[in-house]
Amino acid sequence: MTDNAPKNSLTLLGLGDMGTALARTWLAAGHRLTVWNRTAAKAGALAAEGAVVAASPAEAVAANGLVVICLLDDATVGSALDGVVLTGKDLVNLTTGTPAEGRARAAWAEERGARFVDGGIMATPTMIGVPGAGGYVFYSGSRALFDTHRATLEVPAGARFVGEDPGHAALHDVALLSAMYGMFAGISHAYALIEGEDIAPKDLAPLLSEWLGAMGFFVGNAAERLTSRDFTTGVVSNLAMQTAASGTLLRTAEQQGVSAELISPYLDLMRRRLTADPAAHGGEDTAGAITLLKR
Ligand code: FVH
Repeated sequence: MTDNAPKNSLTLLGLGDMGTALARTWLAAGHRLTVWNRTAAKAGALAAEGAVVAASPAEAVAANGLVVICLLDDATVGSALDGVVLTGKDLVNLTTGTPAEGRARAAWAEERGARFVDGGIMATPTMIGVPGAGGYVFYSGSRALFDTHRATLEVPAGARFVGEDPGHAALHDVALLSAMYGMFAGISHAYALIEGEDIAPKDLAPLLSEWLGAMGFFVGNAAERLTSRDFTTGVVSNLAMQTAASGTLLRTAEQQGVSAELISPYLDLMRRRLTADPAAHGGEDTAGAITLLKR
């Protein structure tokens, strides 16, 4: 960082739900914060809490060496900072993007003389600034930038640095979110199955939580198998059995009048792995099916 601003001073671009939550935690922690938002009215309440409101992205960036960006998407970051002088700045981009966008944005920042770290926020706005809520942010890119500003970055939520490849924060973020949506799909299907039956969702809820917790062993088990490429040793529920049983899941959905659209893609993947070579894959763990996904 090349400016003379105080160490606990920073700029934040973007005051949506997440940006506003971030801003409040830095202000509450006594940081000197300059903010900019396209819709200036959103900065009013923060100004009353002590934020300095900049009239343009250029004015906001000029105010501090550390610039945190939390805008809608990567295209918005590019347009907001178009033509803004970034030489000597430390940019921390908390805008959700793809790994490729993170890498391209890092190269873009470097060309403009800035250090860059990309971030992936694993929290909702309500979890920001709430110790114990479990929220944290993945960071990747310039280790030197991260080390310089770590204390400031840890004010709103925990900070986990996942390497110098600027695409890796987004990759970790998207990997976890993708797993989450798969889980939401299964839960949604389970609730749809009991709809109209004499089973209250609130009675199924603890059973679902307990079962998903018990099945969490798959996370570590699959990781070990993908590393060793051994999908057969110590298998407790093999692919042949699970594929046969999947017919029951599909027939139950049919009988309950529930679309199988949320679960059939995974069941189809298992079947594809099995039918490719039943003798070789029938005794495998379902983790073997993961190998079919990479194009
Ligand atoms: N909210 C959440 O639960 C998730 C948690 C995980 C991380 N995401 C990502 O965080 C980024 C910001 O999310 P947000 O919740 O603050 O989003 P919004 O409330 O929709 O605010 C969007 C901000 O972006 C500004 N903006 C939009 N378009 C433009 C534009 N063309 N030029 C300049 N700024 C723009 C918008 O400004 P305004 O509408 O108030 O004028 C807001 O500041 C995001 O990447 C999430 O995926 C949040």
